Amino acid sequence: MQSLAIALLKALKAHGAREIFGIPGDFVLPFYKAIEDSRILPHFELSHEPAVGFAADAAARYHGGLGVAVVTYGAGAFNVVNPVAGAYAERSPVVVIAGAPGAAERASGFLLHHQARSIGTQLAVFREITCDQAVLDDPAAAPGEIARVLQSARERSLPVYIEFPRDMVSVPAASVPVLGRRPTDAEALAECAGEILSRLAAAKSPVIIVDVEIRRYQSEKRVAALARKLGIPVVTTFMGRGLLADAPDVVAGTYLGAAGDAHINRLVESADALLLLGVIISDTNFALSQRRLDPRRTMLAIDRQVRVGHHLYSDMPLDDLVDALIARARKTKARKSVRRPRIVYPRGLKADDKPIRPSDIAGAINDLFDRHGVMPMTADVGDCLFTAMEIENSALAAPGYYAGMGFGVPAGIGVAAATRRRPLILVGDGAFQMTGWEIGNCRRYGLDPIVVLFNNASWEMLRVFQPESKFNNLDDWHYAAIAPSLGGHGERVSTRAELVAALERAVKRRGMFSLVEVMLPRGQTSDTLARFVSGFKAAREKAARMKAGA
Ligand code: S1T
Ligand code: MG
Repeated sequence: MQSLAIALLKALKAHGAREIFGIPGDFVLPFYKAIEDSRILPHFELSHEPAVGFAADAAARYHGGLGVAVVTYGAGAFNVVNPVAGAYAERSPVVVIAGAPGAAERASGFLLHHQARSIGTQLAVFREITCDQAVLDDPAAAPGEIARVLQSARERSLPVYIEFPRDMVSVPAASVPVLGRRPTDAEALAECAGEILSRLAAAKSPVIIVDVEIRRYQSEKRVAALARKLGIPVVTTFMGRGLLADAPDVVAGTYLGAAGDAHINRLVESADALLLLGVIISDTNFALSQRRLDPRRTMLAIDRQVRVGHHLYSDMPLDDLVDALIARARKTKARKSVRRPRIVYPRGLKADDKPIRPSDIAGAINDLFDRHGVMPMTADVGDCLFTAMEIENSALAAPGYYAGMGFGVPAGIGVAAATRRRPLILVGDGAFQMTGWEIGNCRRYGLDPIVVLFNNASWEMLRVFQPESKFNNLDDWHYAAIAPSLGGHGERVSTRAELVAALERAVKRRGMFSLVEVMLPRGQTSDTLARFVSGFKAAREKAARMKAGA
C-alpha cells in the first residue's frame, strides 16, 4: 500500500496542482524526500519562504490549477503567512503544506524548536488566512480530510492549509478520492439568470465589469461569449487588469475611477445596469469612483453568491452562472448608446537621449510586444504597477488589491516555472530589495525572465503621499552590476534610446535572466499614478469638507 505522502502528492496532481514550490526543514524533510524521489510533481526550491508563497500564488493564477507551497514547521510556515494572506485576499488557491512535530515529540514535554506560543499556534494562525484546514494525524481519516480540503480550495478559489506531522509521512494510506462538484440548484440558477437577463434587457446602457474570479474559475472565454451575445461592453477592475487579454473586441479598458480614462469612467458611471462578475469590492477597485455603486442598478457575483439588487442567491458557482446566462441570453445587437471607447496606449517611443519617465517604459514595452509578441507579465507594488496600466491589456499577475510588496520577481519565477513561458517582470527598487534576489534561482532551473527594475532610489509611492519624509530616500544599490554574480545579465539605462536598445537585446538573449535597470528621477511618477494620487487627494479633501460641513 502507498504511503500517506504519495497519496497526498497524487491527490494534489489530481486536483490541479502542476508543481511544488518550497523550502525544506527538518520537520518536513521526510515529505520533501518523497516529493523528490516520487517525481509526481516537479518541485522548485527558492531562497526565502515569502517567495515560495508568491511563486505558488502566481503559478495558480496563470495555470488555473492549485498552487502548492511546502514549508517547514514554525520558522518556515510563519514566513509564508504574508503571501498566503495576499492569496486569500485575491482569491488564489494556494495549498500550504507545513511540516510539524510527530506525536512522540509533542508528548516529550520539551518546548520544541520552531514552536511559537504552543505547538498548535501554527494551525491557529493559518485558520485565519485559509478557507479550510486539515491535520494529518490519523492515517484512516487522512485521505478524506485531504479530499475535503482540496475540494474547498477548488470550489472557493482560496488558500487551504494541510499540517503534515513528520511521523505520518510513511504510514500506509488509502488513495485520496476526488470529491465530485456539488450540484448547483437548477431552479435557483434559472431564476437568478433570468432576473439578471431581464434587468440587462431593460437597461439602455449596461456594462459588465470583471475581476479575478473569472480567471480563477476558467470563465474568461465564456464571459467574452456572453458579452458578444448581449452586445454589452466589458471593463476590468484595477485588480482585474489583464483579464480577457484574448478578447480585445469586448474589453473597453480598465475602470480606475477618477484616475482612469474619461471614456471608461463615463461608460461605467453612466451605466443604468452593472453586472459585476467575480469582482472584489475593494478600495483599490472603487475608492476613486465618482458615483457610488448603487445596489438597485448592480448585480454582483462573487464567492459563490449572487446579489441582484436586494435579492441574494447563495451557493451559485460563477462558471455555472455564466453558462446559464449564455444559454438563456437572446442575441442582442450592441446598444447604440454604448459607444465602445478604445483606449490609446503609448507607442512609438522615440529612441532619443531624453531621460526616461515611467510612462516611457510602458511605451517601450508596447513597442517591444508589437515587435516580438506579448509576454506574460508580473508586477510588484509601486509605480511599476500603475505603469502596467499603460501597457496594452495583456496577461498580468499583480497584488492589485492586497498590495503587498515583494510579489513581482518570485511571481515571475513561479509563472516561468509553471508555464515554461518567458515572463516580463516589473518591479521597483524598494520591492526588489525585498525579494528581487530570488532571481538568482533562475540559473539552476533554466529560467530566463526579463526584469525591468524601476530604480528611482526611492519609496516613490510613499513620497507622493508624504513628500516631506526623508525616510523615502533609498540608497542606489547598482542592481545591474550585481546581475552577473546572480547568473544573469544586467544593463543600466538612463536615456530612452538606451532603454529601447536594452530591451531589444534582452528579448534576444536567451538562457539567462536579463535585468534592465531603468534610472528614474525621484519625484517623477507614471501618468496613471499621478492621476491616482490626485484622485485620492481630491476624494480625501471632499470627505474632509463634508465632515467639516456636517
Ligand atoms: N511593505 C510591504 C510588504 N508592502 C507594502 N505595500 C508596503 C510595505 C508599503 C509601501 C507601499 S508602496 C512602497 C511601500 C514601502 C514603496 C515602494 O517602493 P518601490 O518598490 O521602490 O516602488 P516605487 O518607487 O515605484 O514606489 C504601498 C502604498 O502600501
Ligand atoms: Mg522606488
